[in-house]
Amino acid sequence: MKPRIDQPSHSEVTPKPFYMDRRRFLAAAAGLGAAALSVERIAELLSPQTRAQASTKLQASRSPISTTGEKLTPYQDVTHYNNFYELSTDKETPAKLADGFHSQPWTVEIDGMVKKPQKFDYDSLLKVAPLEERVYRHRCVEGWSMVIPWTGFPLKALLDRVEPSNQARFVAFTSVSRPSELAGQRRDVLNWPYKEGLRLDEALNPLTLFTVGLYGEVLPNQNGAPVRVIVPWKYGFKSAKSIVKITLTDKMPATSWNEANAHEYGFYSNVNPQVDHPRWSQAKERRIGELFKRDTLMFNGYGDFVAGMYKGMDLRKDF
Ligand SMILES: Nc1nc2c(c(=O)[nH]1)N[C@H]1C(S)=C(S)[C@@H](COP(=O)(O)O)O[C@H]1N2
Ligand SMILES: [Mo]
Repeated sequence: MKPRIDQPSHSEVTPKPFYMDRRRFLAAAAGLGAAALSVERIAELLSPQTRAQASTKLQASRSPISTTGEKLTPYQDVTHYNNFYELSTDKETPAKLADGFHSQPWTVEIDGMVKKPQKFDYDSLLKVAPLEERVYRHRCVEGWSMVIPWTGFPLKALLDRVEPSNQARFVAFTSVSRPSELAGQRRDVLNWPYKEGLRLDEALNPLTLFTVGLYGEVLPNQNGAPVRVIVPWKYGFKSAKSIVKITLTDKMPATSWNEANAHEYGFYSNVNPQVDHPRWSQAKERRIGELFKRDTLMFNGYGDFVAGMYKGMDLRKDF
């Protein structure tokens, strides 16, 4: 059983700020659910890194940018129906194998066309900017979607720290490479490590979230612990998980999905109901937990924030 603190603020009707206190969380976990916790879970809770985190009071306030009026996808679904090819190509297995992946300690290196290349450890990443909770729609190109309360801060705040130089035009993300802990990486299903990229203006867009948690808790391993990006107007695969490196460059970076099948996965991958993927229509989607399909929205419903970045582009060609 998963230890949880009752967080009524996750209900859509109370958009007021909520506070996540690691110390309270750990106390509750140790007190209430200890008997039901797996050995792995207890070890995780008592690891030195977790003790260090417990002394840091994590606070997040609900961002006004949040999507409202839509039912949140239950925590169980968000954390047990995953695409994380480093662990497995099916969606149920990542949660089962997640404990074998050690997402602490962690370092993210930022290099390339920046004035101040830097390495950030996990604790310093958490201090880059105040944490916000953002409820976003999350749509996979396969045709399913969820609504998830993420915790993080704008990626821009992190990039500002390293001061991108004037030549920088793109941002490349590299995910973890650790085949000893990640069974999927022992097979050639993708060009490892997982690589993704954004244009610099997309990376700096206020919607682009450097993400450290969901439902007020640190990211579960299967959701891309300990740090990932969330780019809500693009198909899910653009939101790279378990990031170890961010590189600023003047060339459009290679991405794993584009390398795997350039015909099916373009660089932009904006959610677009008018441009179908060769194997899956993008006109409709099934919200996890619902029976009937709903219409997919242009830019996943975030056009007011992002459409301006694509003025004059042919989104059929630049799909
Ligand atoms: N490193 C890495 N990042 C990844 C993936 C992956 O396999 N490896 N899958 C992508 C895909 S296809 C989707 S739909 C989302 C899924 O995120 P979730 O499991 O948190 O819902 O993560 C994306 N980021
Ligand atoms: Mo996806």
